[in-house]
This record gives sequence, structure tokens and C-alpha cells, in this order.
Amino acid sequence: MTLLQRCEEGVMMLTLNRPEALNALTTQLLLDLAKALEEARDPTVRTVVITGAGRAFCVGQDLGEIQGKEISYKNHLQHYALVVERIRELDKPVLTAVNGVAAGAGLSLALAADLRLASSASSFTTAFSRIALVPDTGMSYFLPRLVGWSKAFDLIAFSPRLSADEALQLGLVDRVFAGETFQEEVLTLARQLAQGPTKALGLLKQALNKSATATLKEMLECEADFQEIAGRSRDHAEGMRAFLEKRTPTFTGE
Ligand code: LHQ
Repeated sequence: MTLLQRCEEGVMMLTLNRPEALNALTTQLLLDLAKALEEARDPTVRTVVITGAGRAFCVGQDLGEIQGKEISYKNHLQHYALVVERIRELDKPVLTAVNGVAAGAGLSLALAADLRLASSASSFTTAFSRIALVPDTGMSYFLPRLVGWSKAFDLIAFSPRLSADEALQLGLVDRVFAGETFQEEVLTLARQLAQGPTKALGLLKQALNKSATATLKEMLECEADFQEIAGRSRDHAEGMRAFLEKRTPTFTGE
């Protein structure tokens, strides 16, 4: 099985499972990932975590799979695009738990998520220019938005290998945890999100997606529309009650 999938307490954990190949992406793995992200639409799932088995997070395309084959890269990238689109369109948080090295489209996958949690054992490299390719799988979209235009050029053109702390400083990842406690810390955060106001979090995600290309006026309208929806949710009513009763709210995601 190229992908391990389990769901507990509202957290769907997806583990890229080709540790012997540093979780390099094959067509099968991409199809499995796209299918799992489709299944994550089930309302019992309230947060998704993508991580890697073994010492790597993901080193991008399995270069052995395509070497010497007459494949169209353009067509092949449709499998990658589907995964990125499903991550962005899923109306609940998707975290990447970067346990080890992330390279090429493996890094792109991490960038497409809502939050990047990194182990102190992780490292990051764009990799594409080293094999004379351009960034793909959304890297040219997400990277400049996260680190700025010229830093994105720098990271892509020179492809340095960054440590977790360097990645944190650049804003490439959001939190770094010590390797020994990494899994536990990831689960704690994922559970916290899974117990959150899922409907509002999904709308927040849609708003951020839209903000990438919208004007202020469009965003003000979008916020008003989304607030109308969030304002009618059960979780909002519960949140208001809990605030006034000075207790912690119990959100159901509805
Ligand atoms: C690998 C790979 C790998 C196969 C390490 N494949 N074996 C999509 C479709 C169409 C066109 C192309 O673009 C794409 C998207 C992409 O993702 S293209 C970019 C693909 N990825 C890369 O170019 C990364 C290549 N790998 C590396 O730069 C290094 O291996 C990193 C920095 C990831 C890790 O370095 P180390 O920790 O020093 O490990 P290593 O280099 O010793 O690798 C361990 C083994 O894994 C080694 O095999 P071996 O038989 O010697 O143990 C590598 O050949 C193999 N490996 N990445 N993507």
C-alpha cells in the first residue's frame, strides 16, 4: 500500500508509504492520495494530516518511474494538479507534518497545505533547477506568496537545502517541534483543529483561497457572505453561549 490511511477522533492521517524510496511519488501514490482526499470530504473527518513514513517526508516525483520513458510531463502533471486542487478545495484544515526531507513536488505538496508543521529532523529543497526543470505542483504559486518574490527565485534557482529552523525563519513552515515529540505535537494540534468550528474554518480557507486573486472590495463582500453563513451555524450559537457562560465551547462542526 503506497498510502496508509486512518481516521480517529475526526483526524484523517494520511501517510505516504514508500519509505524505501523516501516516499517518492509514483502515479499509484498520487492516485491513492487524490482518492483519500476525496474521501476526506466525509463530515466525520474534520482535519487531515499528510505525513511520510520513515526518514523522509517526500522527495517529489520518483525519477526512476519516468526515466527513459516517452511520457508527456504535461499530462503526467495532471495527477499532481488533482491532489493540489483537492487539498485547496477541501473545506476543512489540511496540515502537512514534514517529518524529514521534502524536495521537488514533495515540497510543493507541503506548500499547498493550510499549515506546515516541521520536525527538527526535516529539511527542504526545491530541487527542480538541479535537474533543469521548472517548479511545478503549485510551487510557483505558493512559494512567492509565503516567502516573497525574490526569495522564491533564490530558493528555486540555487536550490539550497534548508534546515527546519531556516525554513521557519523564512516562513516556509509554521512550527518546528523536536524530532522525539513531533508526532505527539502534530496530533495535539490536529485534534485541536478537529474539535474546532469546522464550518467556520472551511469558510476561512475559502476566503484565503479567494484573497490570492481578489480585490479588497471583493473580499469585503466575500467576508460578509461567509459571516452570514457562519453566523447561522450551530457552532456560532454554542460559541456565543459558552462565552457568556464563561466555559469552553463544544463545537460539533455544524
Ligand atoms: C530518489 C529520489 C527521487 C528517485 C532520492 N526519485 N529516487 C513531476 C512529473 C514530471 C516531471 C518532473 O517533475 C515532477 C515533479 C518533481 O518532483 S521533479 C523533482 C524530483 N525530485 C528531485 O529531484 C529530488 C532528488 N533527490 C535529492 O535531491 C536528494 O535525494 C534529497 C535532497 C531529496 C535527499 O538527499 P539525501 O538525504 O542525501 O539522500 P540521497 O540523495 O542519498 O537519496 C537516498 C536515495 O533515494 C538515493 O538512492 P540510493 O539507491 O543511492 O540509496 C537516491 O537516488 C534516492 N532518491 N530522491 N526523487
